[in-house]
Amino acid sequence: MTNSKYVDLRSDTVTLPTQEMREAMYRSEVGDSMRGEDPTMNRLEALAAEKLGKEAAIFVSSGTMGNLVSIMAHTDYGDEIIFEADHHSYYYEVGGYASLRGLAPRIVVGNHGVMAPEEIAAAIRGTSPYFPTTRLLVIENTHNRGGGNALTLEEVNSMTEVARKHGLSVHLDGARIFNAAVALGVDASEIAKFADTVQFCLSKGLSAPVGSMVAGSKELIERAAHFRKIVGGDLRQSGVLAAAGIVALEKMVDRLADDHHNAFLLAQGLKEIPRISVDIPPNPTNMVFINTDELQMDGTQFLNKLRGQNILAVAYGPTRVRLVTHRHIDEEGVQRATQAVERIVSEV
Ligand code: TLP
Repeated sequence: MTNSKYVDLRSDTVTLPTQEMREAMYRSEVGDSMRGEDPTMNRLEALAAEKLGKEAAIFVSSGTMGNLVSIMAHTDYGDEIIFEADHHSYYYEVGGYASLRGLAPRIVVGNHGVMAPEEIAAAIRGTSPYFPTTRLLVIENTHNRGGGNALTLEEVNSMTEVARKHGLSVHLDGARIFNAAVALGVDASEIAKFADTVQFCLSKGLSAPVGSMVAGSKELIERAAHFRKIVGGDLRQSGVLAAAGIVALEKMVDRLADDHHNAFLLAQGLKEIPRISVDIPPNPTNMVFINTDELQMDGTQFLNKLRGQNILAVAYGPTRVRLVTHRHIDEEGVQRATQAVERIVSEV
């Protein structure tokens, strides 16, 4: 599988649809989904809601859109929302929550994505004519910039409990919730039950070509659908895409364990190499982060050298590099990547 020129560890978003997905897309029965008449989309939305143990779900074009319409559904203009400092929506989603909903972020610094409940409590505003209203806690599992860490049920419980106590709603960016579920050996619905809305991606490790789902109560999903329409995300014969999403949910979840195994092998191999450090989170999944500062080399230089050896990765900071395993990476790919890093380090 890795006999292509490059070992592409940039992201699990590079996964291509499987043959079964392509066939399901070709054969999909479709209709106008904006009118609720697409049977394949209706099936995917029901399936996603069922898998997450929620009343309802909608399809959105991307994880970014899923987080945005969820956050919009919970809030009003001028509200404040609490993010972990490295949360994807805060870090990478162009501040859509601010430009489209006028929300102010309040930041809590976590450890591999886990926030201390007392720090969440301290970030929640009291009632005062001077304060905005703190409305929402936004969490992420697995936590991307937190090293791909799968937050445990206990951690999620303690973070969300304090939010509930203060009357806040909870949105979970569960772009990779199934990686978390597989790593923790729990059902995704057990993680989802702590959040009012959950966004998860079909287009990452699950290999579908396009799309994310937002799940929650019927009422919240109706509100999210309203905002989806505003941002132009209500689609027509989208069953073509939903067909791949159904295969993703029914067939592609269990195999995520292979990606976790390969990431483990990669981390073990890289750990043996002097002068780079590997950040291994408490519950690793399909990501490996290395730090290159001891090499006196910034991330871009390091990435260029990697590319020269046909290994692709991305920078996650000036000296921080992320490598992600997925369906197109096998043990041979892991070996090639490890050997490439070894060569680069030995030449410095
Ligand atoms: N993440 C991407 C890049 O960081 C942009 C990746 O390669 O990992 N939530 C989380 C936790 C994500 O990691 C991502 C994408 C998103 C949301 C957004 O999803 P998309 O790319 O579908 O908008």
